[in-house]
Formats: sequence, structure tokens, C-alpha cells
Amino acid sequence: MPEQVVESIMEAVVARNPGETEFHQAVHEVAESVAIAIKKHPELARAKIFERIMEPERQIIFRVPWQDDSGRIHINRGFRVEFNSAIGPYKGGLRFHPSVYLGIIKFLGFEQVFKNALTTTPIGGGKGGSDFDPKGKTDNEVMRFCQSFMSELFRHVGPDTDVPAGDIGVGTREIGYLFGQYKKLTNSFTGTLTGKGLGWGGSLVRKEATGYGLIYFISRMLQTLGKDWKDLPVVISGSGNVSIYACERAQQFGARVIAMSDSNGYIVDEAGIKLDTVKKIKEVQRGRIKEYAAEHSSAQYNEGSAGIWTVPCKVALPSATQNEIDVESAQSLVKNGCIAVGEGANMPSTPEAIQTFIDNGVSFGPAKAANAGGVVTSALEMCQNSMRLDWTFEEVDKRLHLIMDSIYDQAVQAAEAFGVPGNLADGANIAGFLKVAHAMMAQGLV
Ligand code: NDP
Ligand code: 2IT
Repeated sequence: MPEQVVESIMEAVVARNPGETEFHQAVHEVAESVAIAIKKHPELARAKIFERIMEPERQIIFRVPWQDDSGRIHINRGFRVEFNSAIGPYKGGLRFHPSVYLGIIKFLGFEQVFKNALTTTPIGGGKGGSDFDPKGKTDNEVMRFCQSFMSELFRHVGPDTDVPAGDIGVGTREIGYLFGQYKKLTNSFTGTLTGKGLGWGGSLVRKEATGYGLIYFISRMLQTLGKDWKDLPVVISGSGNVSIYACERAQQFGARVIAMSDSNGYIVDEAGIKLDTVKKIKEVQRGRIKEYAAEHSSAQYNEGSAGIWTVPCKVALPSATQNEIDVESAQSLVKNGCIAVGEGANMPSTPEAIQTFIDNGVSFGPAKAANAGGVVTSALEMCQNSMRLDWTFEEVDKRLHLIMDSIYDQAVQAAEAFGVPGNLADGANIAGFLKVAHAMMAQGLV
């Protein structure tokens, strides 16, 4: 696709999907990479494969009514976008966050298609969620919301159709309530959701998987720079599922993680983050990162989450949310000597921020590749559920590590083959796209 084709595709995307700015951003980024691949594969342009991928196979939007503990009625909106099933059942998380609207779910679903293709496992792409805010809700309120959400979703999903999992605001608690309602409505115990609890179909390592996978991926990037984790100062944004387990593995590999955040602010602890405290505050008490500073005199708390990128570090792992690193934050990381950025979150860097990293020789691990460990392990959970077997922690972790290595290799090899050596973002987009494109070509115009 020459440059004019990318521009005309973008005009069409914006006209057909007005106001969905995150979706436009995600499509633009992939279109630019794929243009390189399509030059070598004109048959894919003639078959309009990219244009077909951009249009979700199915989009479901539904009402989610629920009652709070005082009996008041609330109405939220639920989404499931079934994006692409060329290589397997739709697969991807559910996000519960007040910022959720169709444009967020579509950007996430679109990215998921290519990420899942890179995993080497047979899963298509989808995403869902709601503008429900679990913060400050009681367990009973969250349970009633999840039951109402699943009362509609259950008819659209299934172990060979669409397999949701967690994302922001959806962890083991929410998956439990969703699973209970799904099981009751369908009278079947299947692997329709992943991220289930241990003892009722969940896989060991799923909780740790995105964070651990991120660290395995960045290890490969560091190797090519002739570095390892030992004593490297690392900054990780967020303090949720991805951030906590990225911190755990990085520390186990000898890194010095010095800052973490939430949407209110960030903590800096030059003595090294005490992860047990973060786990207690975030996983047990569902509290705020600010509370960390009250427990450790070596730490300071600062208001405002973006300030975390002014903390000097060698490795930055944005693991909170989309567009959290803008060009100023990227410049500040570069100025302070950052050598590698690994995206734990989905689309955390703006296009200008990515360009800043590339222009300044900062090694850049794109989300689709670097944070694929979560969905990789979800696919391993599906596999264990189908076999009615549970693998050990070591077995799952070994497979996760091998697959993260393969994802890294695919990105490197595609970047080389298509004339952009070292550009892992282009490489990951091209490798993921070609896998889906070839499957779609083989399956005809459906
Ligand atoms: P969690 O809900 O466990 O944690 C989210 C973290 O990010 C919290 O610290 C939260 O702070 C912070 N955050 C959320 N929204 C914002 C915002 N608008 N501004 C600043 N901070 C924010 O989610 P996960 O850890 O699961 O997900 C984090 C990222 O990783 C997301 O981009 C997700 O799509 C991606 N991801 C997740 C995977 C998974 O398996 N869970 C797999 C691959 C990617 P606060 O508590 O204040 O809201
Ligand atoms: O963005 C992601 O890859 C996820 N939230 C995990 C999806 C999954 O199905 O495990």
C-alpha cells in the first residue's frame, strides 16, 4: 500500500467510525507497517485484506442494569467486539472502567487480532467491557453487576466461539462472578472464560503472565544491547496486575525497580520498591499507591501520574493505560538516559512518543508483542481446560517463556525481511498481519 492508500484508508476509517480516536490511532499505526508488507504481496491489496480486518466481524452493545447496596438502580453499557476469527475463536479481555466506550473497545480488539496471531496459538481477536467503575463498589455490587453483564453476554460466547478474560478493572474476583453466572445460565462447566481461579479451571502463572512475559521479552532486547537486569534502575507505571508481576520478575532478575503509580500519583523509592507492600495495598486492601509512602520512609509520593516519566531510569515499562507517554514524557526519558521501553499496557505510547524513542536509539518493545504473555497463558489455560488437565507452574512458565522468545524472534525476523531491521513495532505488526491475512485468503470472502 503506497502512502496515498494509507491516507485514503484513514479517511475511510475516520468517516465510518466517527469520534473513535483511539481506534483511528491503532489502525493508523498498523496501516503504516502493513504498507511495507503489502508492497511485496499485491494479492493481499487486491483482496482488500487490511480493509476487511479493520471492520469487526460482529459488534454487540447491550444494556447492563444493576442495583447498588442501597437499592438504587444504575444503567451501564456493555460491549463485546468480535473482531476476527480467521485463526481461532475470538479471544481477548474485558475492561471495566468509566472511560470505556466503543472506540476504546475497538482499538483494543483490533490490536488483539495481531497480538494473538503472534502467540503461535490458535486464537482470534476480540475485546469487551463496560463503562462500569468497580472502584469503591462492594463485592456484592460488583457481583450483581457481573451477573447482569453475563445475563446478556452468555448467548454470544462459548469455548469454541469467544473466550473473554480480564483487563483493567477485571481480575479473578470479577472473572469468578462472571463464570458463576455463565455456568448457571448454560448449565455447563467449560473454558469459556480465562483467568479463572486456581482449583476451578484456572491456570497457574495466568496471574503473573503478562508481567513475567514482558520481562522475558525485554530481556531479549537488553541482550542485544549487551546488558542484563542486574542493578538496572527500572520505572513501572501502574500498580495493577501487569505492573505488580513485571516488578516481581524484574526484581527476581536483579533489577532495581524504583517507581510505581496509579491514576492519582506515583511513588519513588530509591532503595527499591517493596513489592509485598504494593501487593498488600493493591491486591488485598484495594487501596491507593499513596499509602506506600506512609509505610516506607525511603519513599516519597507525588501527585499526578504523568510525573513518573521524569524519574531517571534505564528501563521504562508503561503498564497502566493508553497514551500515558506523550512526546514530553518520551523526551524526558531520553534525556535521563533511558535505553529501553517495554509496553506492558496496550498502546501506552503516543505515535510521537514512539518516534522520539526510535529517533534517539531507545530500544522499543511494542505492546502487541511485549505484553502478549497474558493472552498466551490464557491460550494455555484453554488448552488445559480442553484436556481436563492442570500443568505445574514450571510447565506453564516454561511454555510462556518459549512463546515470548518466539514472538521476539518473529518480530526481529519480519523487520529484517521487510527492510526495517531492528524496528520491532513494524516487525510485530507485519508478522501478525501476514498470519491473519494468509488464513483469510485461504478461507475465501466471508
Ligand atoms: P489493573 O486494573 O489491574 O490495573 C490498572 C493500573 O493502571 C492501575 O494501577 C490503575 O490505577 C492504572 N490506570 C488505569 N487507568 C488509568 C488512567 N486512565 N490513568 C492512569 N492510570 C491508570 O489492569 P491491568 O494491570 O490488567 O492492565 C494494565 C494495562 O495492561 C492495560 O492497558 C491493559 O489493557 C494491559 N494488559 C493487560 C493484560 C492482562 O492480562 N491483565 C494483558 C495485556 C495487556 P487506578 O487504580 O488509579 O485506576
Ligand atoms: O490485552 C490483553 O491481551 C489482555 N487483556 C489479555 C487477554 C486474554 O484473553 O487473556
